[in-house]
Amino acid sequence: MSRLVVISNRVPVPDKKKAAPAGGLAVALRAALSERGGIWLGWSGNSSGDENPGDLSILEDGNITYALTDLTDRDVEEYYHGFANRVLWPICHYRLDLADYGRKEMTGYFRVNRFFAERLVPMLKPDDTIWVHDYHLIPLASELRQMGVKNRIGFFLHIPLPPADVLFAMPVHEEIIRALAHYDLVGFQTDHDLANFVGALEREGIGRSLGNGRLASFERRFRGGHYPIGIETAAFAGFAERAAHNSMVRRARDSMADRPLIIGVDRLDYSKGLTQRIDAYERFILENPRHQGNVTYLQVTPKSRSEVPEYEAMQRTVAEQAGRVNGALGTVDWVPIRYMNRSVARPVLAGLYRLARVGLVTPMRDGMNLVAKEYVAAQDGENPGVLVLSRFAGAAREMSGALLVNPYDIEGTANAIARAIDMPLDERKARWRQMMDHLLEHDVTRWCDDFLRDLTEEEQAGDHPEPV
Ligand code: ADQ
Repeated sequence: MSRLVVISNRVPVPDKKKAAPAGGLAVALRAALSERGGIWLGWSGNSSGDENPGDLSILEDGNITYALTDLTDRDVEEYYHGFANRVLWPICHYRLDLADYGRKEMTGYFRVNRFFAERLVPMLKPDDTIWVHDYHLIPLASELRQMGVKNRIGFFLHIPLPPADVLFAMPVHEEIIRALAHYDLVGFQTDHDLANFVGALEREGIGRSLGNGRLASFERRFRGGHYPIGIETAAFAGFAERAAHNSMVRRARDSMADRPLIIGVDRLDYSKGLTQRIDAYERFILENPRHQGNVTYLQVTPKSRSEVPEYEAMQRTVAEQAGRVNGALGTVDWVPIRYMNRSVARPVLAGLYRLARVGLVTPMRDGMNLVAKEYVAAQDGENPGVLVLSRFAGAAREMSGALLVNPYDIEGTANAIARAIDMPLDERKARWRQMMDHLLEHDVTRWCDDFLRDLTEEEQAGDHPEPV
């Protein structure tokens, strides 16, 4: 088994001082790395100001080497806040109106990818398998190839890949597609994302499908597939069962006194549909007065990317909106929306999900959405809650027991909330069982194994994708 090298923008370095367990992706990739031995390289999250970032900081943990690099202020601004988060993120989430395209940022993005490649090359061995993650690092393989790297390189896109008409609004779309063609395997979350990619290749005659997941573009042959990411289902269900003893979870439960709780858990991001969700909840309360003073909606939302202006503005908008609904509908002894801007440890989060009769997961667009899966995994099978899920989350392709909603349709979402709150126990159990069986079988370890199997299998078949 060849050594594994993982590259992602940020690296979840194990923190021995923190008792809280890491998220599912970190758990699965660490397991794959420790099985094969390997390296995980990425940005430290720190800036070196105007200075050259200096040496990598290296941390050894068993047979895994974590390698972190600082970036200059300019790199962070152009590569991370600029092209990654103000061009690729909005475009891939269908928000052409928010994309702020600048040549300086695009150049910075490619420059930083070259810099990552330069840092990686001296650490590589000829038979290492390389796995690159997400939209920050699309050009990494083409940079590595230019430096003579012949290793097997796979790429997984965690966010959606939009259809050609949306993707082509980005002036450098051809460079981005060309960069993807330098991988041996390009993985997407869903069959829709893969189909969008193939559609984009074929639209302008810049590539085509050769059948069976094989693709050709820019004179290269490579493969595309869909690999829906999962969570650490069994472990997460265990957290939820044990969380009843946690003091924060107990306080939340006591404060509800058997009244129904609705939960939403999302990073503060415009793709997550928070303002539409609050509108739908308000509509639900107004149309179901018997739930006034009865149902509570808890929204747990850590701030994110505050340096990007759209995110800063959104923080204000969502807080004001929650405040307005609380002001208009609240009473002396009832707050309709509890809004928390902070992260909570995973076991506590699992306990909160388990308390909630409804999991409200209504992104306008989402690659997968792990919250939907965590909510289901955390439920008590004897008295499970109901998942209300946006049809525009990748998770909707798998979560067949959810009530699917169109988050643009405020009335429809309000009706689904009402249906979820009133759903009889038998129906809740049947819907939950279906989803839980799926999640147990398709957990994050399976996702990781499936991707790596396809990435390395080709090697055995001696079918090295090469220029055609
Ligand atoms: P994200 O956009 O970050 O991920 P998501 O899949 O929902 O979205 O994952 C968020 C993670 O953060 C979950 O594990 C959740 O528990 C955690 N989290 C959120 N709020 C939290 C809070 N207040 N406290 C603690 N933890 C919190 C991107 C893509 C997704 C894709 C994932 C994985 O945008 O579509 O599912 O990558 O591929």
